[in-house]
Amino acid sequence: WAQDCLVSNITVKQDFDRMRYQGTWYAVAKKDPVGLFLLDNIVASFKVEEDGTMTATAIGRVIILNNWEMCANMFGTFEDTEDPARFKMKYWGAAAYLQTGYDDHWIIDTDYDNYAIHYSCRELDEDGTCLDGYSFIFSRHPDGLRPEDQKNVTEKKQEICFLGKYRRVSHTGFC
Ligand code: ODT
Repeated sequence: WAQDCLVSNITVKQDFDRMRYQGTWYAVAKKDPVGLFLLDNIVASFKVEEDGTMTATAIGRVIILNNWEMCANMFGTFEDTEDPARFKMKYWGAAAYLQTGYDDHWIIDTDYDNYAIHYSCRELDEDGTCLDGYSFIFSRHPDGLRPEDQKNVTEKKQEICFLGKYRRVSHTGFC
């Protein structure tokens, strides 16, 4: 098996259960897209609404308008697709000067209680690989991943062809 890095070959969490995914997730690592937005102190909280729609809020430190550092309050709603782990995320900020967008939002893997690997390819290259994408590694624990989850997370980073492209996301209490 030779890794081809085709986005269409990326596998996601089987039978993703949005109910179990609810609650707080701390970003521990991030692969940035072009024009990165959320810098660090990133915490996301997922919820399933009464009609079954998955929604989320997120906070994180951002720098806007050249040099203004602040905590962004972000909101997202997730549109279902035929695959329960692949969503389209519509997102916007509490203030008009924050980013808005419409991104793929795939749950590559999670055990619901400890770790999650998120993936979004914003732009496909002509050869079917990802030209511009981002990914978050999330933990239920503010102080990071458990040692026993690290090997699996590293394998998944490789499967989505982002291994070596992540940076650590610090939690300093800024937000
Ligand atoms: O930070 C970047 O460089 C790109 C990501 C911007 C999207 C932020 C949108 C947050 C909307 C609220 C949603 C929360 C859940 C997010 C989980 C993972 C990825 C955004």
